[in-house]
Amino acid sequence: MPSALITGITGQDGLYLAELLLSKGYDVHGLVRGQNNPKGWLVEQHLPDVKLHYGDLTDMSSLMRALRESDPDEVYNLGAVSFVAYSWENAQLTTDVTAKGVLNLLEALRLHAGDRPEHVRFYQASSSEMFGKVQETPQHERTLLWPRSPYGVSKVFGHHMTINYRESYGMHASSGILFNHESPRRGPEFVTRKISQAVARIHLGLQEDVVLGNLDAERDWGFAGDYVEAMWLMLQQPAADDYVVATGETHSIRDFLDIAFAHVGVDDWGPYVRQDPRFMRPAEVDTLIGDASKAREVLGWKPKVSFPDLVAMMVEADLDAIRQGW
Ligand code: NDP
Ligand code: GDR
Repeated sequence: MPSALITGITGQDGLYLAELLLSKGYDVHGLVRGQNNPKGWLVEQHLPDVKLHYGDLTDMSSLMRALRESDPDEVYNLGAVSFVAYSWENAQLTTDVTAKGVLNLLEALRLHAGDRPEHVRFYQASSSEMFGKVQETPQHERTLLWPRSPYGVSKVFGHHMTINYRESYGMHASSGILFNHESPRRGPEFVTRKISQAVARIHLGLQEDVVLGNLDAERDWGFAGDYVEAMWLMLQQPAADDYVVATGETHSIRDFLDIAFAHVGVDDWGPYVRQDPRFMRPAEVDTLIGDASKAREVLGWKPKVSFPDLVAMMVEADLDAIRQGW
């Protein structure tokens, strides 16, 4: 039975990936941080077959212990301070976790693997935020990186460190440059879930409006359940490499609002949306669109869920959650 260790198992992607690996017969282990993390209990309830290890990406000894206890064939590093807006307010913490945490885990893994560095396969959750002020459209694996936030800068560090460990030590270390991916499990601080929750609440008479920032930003949005399959496929390749994972379509926040409100029968969302500078960023990533042809050709990966279906899925899930009193 193959085994895998997932950092960030309590996050959106961690849960989908754990489900995918369990369905493939893996022995799945997850790293959970904090001494009393309620999200750890949620994982225990939802996926009782997953074995949890307490540790933190900033604490290398805890990573060594988690590796020793789980003895994984595959390690997926999904743990991060992942909210871009928060990263300006907590730049050093973001750097410690999202940048240095990658180095801690790679180094722990190198020591753990000993004289067989290629033995354990490693996945790094890199991000389209690394493209920031985009230098080329669409963005691909060789597009110049120009990050626009402490989060983006930290992801560039982790990305290059992953490549460096692959080239220096022959480790099977791959980096997935994933564009935005969403789901009903998306954290409510991210714009898509903020909108889907608000639309559901407005429709059910529980909320009057929603306050947002920049409505003109454009993102290449896919479904998280599709994207974790690409992570797994990367680690099944004979050689490690870097891959862009994206839909190849871009949409603005306004487009997302159009479809989300139309789903509950509202054609003009103007009266329900307010803008506030509070949600504007010191530096914005205006538009992103990914070229995933390498993932399509080498991994045989392509997205299954369309943008309108994704928006409808999220609004519908939030309506259900409210109706059922979750
Ligand atoms: P989430 O924000 O949902 O999950 C982040 C995870 O990281 C949580 O499990 C969190 O734990 C954990 N974490 C935070 N700090 C630490 C720490 N100090 N030590 C260990 N774990 C920690 O993110 P997603 O699931 O959406 O994303 C997964 C990864 O992919 C992240 O690295 C993200 O940056 C990256 N990414 C995401 C994209 C997306 O569109 N979703 C696109 C590209 C990259 P806790 O629950 O305790 O807070
Ligand atoms: P992003 O996602 O920064 O792309 O990072 P987010 O949903 O936070 O923002 C997307 C765009 O929406 C604009 N926006 C708002 N954003 C939020 N959160 N709240 C608002 O009220 C709001 N109004 C407008 C933002 O300015 C931005 O342009 C996500 C994270 O998952 C990262 O971890 C990941 O690496 C990238 O996607 C790819």
